[in-house]
Amino acid sequence: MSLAWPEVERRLGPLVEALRGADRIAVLGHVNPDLDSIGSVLALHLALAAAGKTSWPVTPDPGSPYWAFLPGHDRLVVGAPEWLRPDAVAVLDTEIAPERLGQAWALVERAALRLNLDHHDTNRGGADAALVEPAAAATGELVFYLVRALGVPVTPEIAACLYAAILTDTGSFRYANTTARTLALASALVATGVEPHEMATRIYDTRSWAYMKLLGRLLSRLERTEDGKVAWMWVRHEDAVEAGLLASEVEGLAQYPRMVEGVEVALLFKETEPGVVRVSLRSQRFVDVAAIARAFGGGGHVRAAGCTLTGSLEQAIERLVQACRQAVQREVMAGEGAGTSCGTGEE
Ligand SMILES: [Mn+2]
Repeated sequence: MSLAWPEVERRLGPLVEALRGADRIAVLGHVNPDLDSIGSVLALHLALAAAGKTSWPVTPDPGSPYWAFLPGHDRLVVGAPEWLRPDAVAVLDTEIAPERLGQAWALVERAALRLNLDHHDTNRGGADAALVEPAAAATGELVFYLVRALGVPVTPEIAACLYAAILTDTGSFRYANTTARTLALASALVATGVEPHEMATRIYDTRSWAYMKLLGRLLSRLERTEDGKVAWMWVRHEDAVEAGLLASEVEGLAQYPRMVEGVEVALLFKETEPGVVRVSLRSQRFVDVAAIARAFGGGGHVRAAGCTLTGSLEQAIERLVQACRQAVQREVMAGEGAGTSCGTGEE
């Protein structure tokens, strides 16, 4: 499998030209960052610095402290401090929208040039130059091609950031978005010096005692519908606070209801503050969870989506479980739908 991706490489032209013409570039990820966001931001920042640009890696919110090992992490700017005056912003892994950029949005308003690189098919555009490619498993994949197009060598540091991005947005190469090209790219990054075992240990296999004890309690209250097609788990605000749970750790809990044999739709309900419930939706084979999420004001990918509801945890569970139960029944009636397109991470 070759690394060549001619359609993407060709369409990167306007972005490359815009970046070459800018001197002071802020590279931004999205709110509630995952490792595709942080890893992509750090990788592009390192590449722009190597190309002689003044660049800042920016995140609207801090990521997990477990990610601090990533090269360049100590330079991460949180939000939009007054002193930061970029000519251009490069927004990664999300569309350019105030609700997706949170505290960093002011940088978009300060910059003359808005650039966008993303893999969400819900991206509504609006940048001066952009590449949106939903066939990419991670934005980190697209950053790899952008770095090469900029003529910058993919150093071990850049490779580590990209590997973390791709590893996590493919669920450790388990999700349907994992392709031969994704694995060829991961292989190239490993050849550059990335240690897969070390990455996996740092990112997945290191959790606090409080987290493990909470996980035990959460698993004991796993629930499913009578037909076993919809399963869910929930985290109360006080559970998360008590265990000192990190936002990224809460996100990772969505995998457990999804693992139950026979489940088509898995839900994770997170009470982010009393009266506000964030819901992660995952589907296995045929239900379009992005459509369900959109009905509740959210969005995402066909196999991984999210939405936020106000009201009690119990109300949120009742409404979403009902919507998912109906979606499963509709698809079953229709012969389990034709929709088998690739899913990617929610972010
Ligand atoms: Mn992503």
